[in-house]
Amino acid sequence: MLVLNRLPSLLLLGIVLLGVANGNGEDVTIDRSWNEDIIYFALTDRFCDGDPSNNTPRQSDPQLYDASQNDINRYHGGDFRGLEIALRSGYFNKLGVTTLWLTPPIRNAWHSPHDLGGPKTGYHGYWAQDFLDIDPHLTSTVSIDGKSYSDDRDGRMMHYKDLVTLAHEHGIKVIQDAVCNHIGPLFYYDENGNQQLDMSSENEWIAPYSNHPYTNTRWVDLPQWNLVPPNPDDEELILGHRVKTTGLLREFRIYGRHGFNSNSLGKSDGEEVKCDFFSLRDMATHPDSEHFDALVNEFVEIYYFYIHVVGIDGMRLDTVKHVHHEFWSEFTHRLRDKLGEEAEKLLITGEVYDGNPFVLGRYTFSLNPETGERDSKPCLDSLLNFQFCFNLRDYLRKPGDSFGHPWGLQNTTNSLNRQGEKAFYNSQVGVDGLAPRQKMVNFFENHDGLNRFLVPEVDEVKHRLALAILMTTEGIPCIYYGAEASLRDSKGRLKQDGETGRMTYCEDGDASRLELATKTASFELINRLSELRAQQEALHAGAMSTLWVDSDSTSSDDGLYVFARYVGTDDGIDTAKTVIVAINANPKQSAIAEHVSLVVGPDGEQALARSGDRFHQVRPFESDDEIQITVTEMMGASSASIRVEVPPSSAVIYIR
Ligand SMILES: [Ca+2]
Ligand SMILES: [Ca+2]
Ligand SMILES: [Ca+2]
Ligand SMILES: [Ca+2]
Repeated sequence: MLVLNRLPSLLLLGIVLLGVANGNGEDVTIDRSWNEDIIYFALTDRFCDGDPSNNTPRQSDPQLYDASQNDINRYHGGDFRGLEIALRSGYFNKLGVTTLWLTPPIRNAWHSPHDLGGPKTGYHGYWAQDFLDIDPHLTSTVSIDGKSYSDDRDGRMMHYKDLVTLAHEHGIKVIQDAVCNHIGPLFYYDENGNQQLDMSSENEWIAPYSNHPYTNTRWVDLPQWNLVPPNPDDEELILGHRVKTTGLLREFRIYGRHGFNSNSLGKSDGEEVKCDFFSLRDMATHPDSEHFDALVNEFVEIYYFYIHVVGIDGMRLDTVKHVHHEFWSEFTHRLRDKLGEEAEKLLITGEVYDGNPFVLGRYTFSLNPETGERDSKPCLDSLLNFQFCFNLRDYLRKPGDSFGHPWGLQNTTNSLNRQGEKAFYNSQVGVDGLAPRQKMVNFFENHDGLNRFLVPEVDEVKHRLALAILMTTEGIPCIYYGAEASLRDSKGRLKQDGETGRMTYCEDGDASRLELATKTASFELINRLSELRAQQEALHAGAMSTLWVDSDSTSSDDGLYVFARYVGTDDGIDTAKTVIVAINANPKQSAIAEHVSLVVGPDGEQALARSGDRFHQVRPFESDDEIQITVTEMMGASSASIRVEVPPSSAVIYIR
């Protein structure tokens, strides 16, 4: 039996703990490269309700909370305490994830009576009302250790900081989700000029798109929905730190006030940058606007506070393509400058809802403020890899026994590999020494309308195959909460976007769900692959190339996808570290490729292994038999090859 050695990742964890748990409650940065991380993304409201007392915060409309946790558009009660319970139980460590990406924690507009598809609540955090307060749905009045939190901005921020510190004590980083494109529906368009909000008039919430800014905007005043003017309204003293914000967010001139129409967001003529996001109020980010510098600085002050004082390790920027590129260039430069050496720990990743690598990759380049052209100075460190997501789904998210083609995944890897003038992604390394391709955040399901992979038509084994690819692909794997227990969205459908997958994980706040999850096949798979990823340098730090995709000329390889991960040296490849991953999506037969050539590079000039080298097989879907295969010289070619055979609906990983 070849049993995966569990020691290395435990050792890794031990080293991390040595670095952070200094016993006096002080927080210390985790020193670990981002390409060694595995992200777990949770909607805090949907993870676990650890404290029912915050489900209807003081002053709030009780109807916004759904105690049955069925209505996807209302609050379900999940909170920091739920996450703390999971952290303290070691749940995330057992799973093998090393970073939590949580939905925005800041104080939100709690309700929008007119949003896309009708009334919705701000349970998800993407509708800011106060960028320097934490939403009271998430915080408790007493810490998990029994310390009291004050019922104010400082107390709520202290709870957030304690959550981040607790994560660090478990060797886990925290990525804060951040929106700079819009705020909640905090002002209305006074369409009829009566200086009152006419609740039933949809146009007062969602004004029709206009090229010229509306001037008839007025602040809403509905405290039961937290629809009050935005904050910060001046500089703030929080946790003893003075945040030098200015109150700019209270000035109408910084908002676009262009309104929205239903095809605004899909445009690429600039309207998608200037429009409201449904009922959410767009901030005007044009670099020529008078307030541009002040607006960038306001957000630098705000997020500097979360990084420097609260201790977050990364940022996930929302709605990136709806904000001017110049804003991101300036924001990322000024934030890194202000942080100094502290910027070396920071990951800035972003969401551009697009599968086109040109559209994604452009944000890894700065724009030169003089010429407006891209330059090689880093901007965002990485993007959520929607190209990977769409192509992985094309291959595996199919009904019943059917499966798609892995061509798209080959294209995804080729997109990362393109160099020089035609490169999609910046090859310049960031302040942490890593290039964007090493930090792309890979995922195949999320909350962004895409919905869960597992809907009723899709077989669970396909989901595990998807996890196997995710965990072995170049970049940072990102696991959507519940995937570790094969959480299925019974209301979702293939070919139909939706938000029904945002269900509550631990129903009724029952954290025993977490213990049950550890017994599932998906949990075990993620755990095994996280250890393999930590052990094998090629899997966390190596480059990637496709070696084989299901060919049209034979049926014996139907469903097969094979790729290599490898570590480069000054004069080629360190062949002792090569890892080869083979996936068979075909549930009916083994997939076989007799001669998979072990060379990579634009001209096929670099050898991944030599004739006579031996690989061990790891079969993460089964117990590992003691199987070795030997590399053979290819007939009539100057390179070596292996024979790949993968059982039906399974994966084989070849390691040296
Ligand atoms: Ca709660
Ligand atoms: Ca009115
Ligand atoms: Ca915008
Ligand atoms: Ca074939």
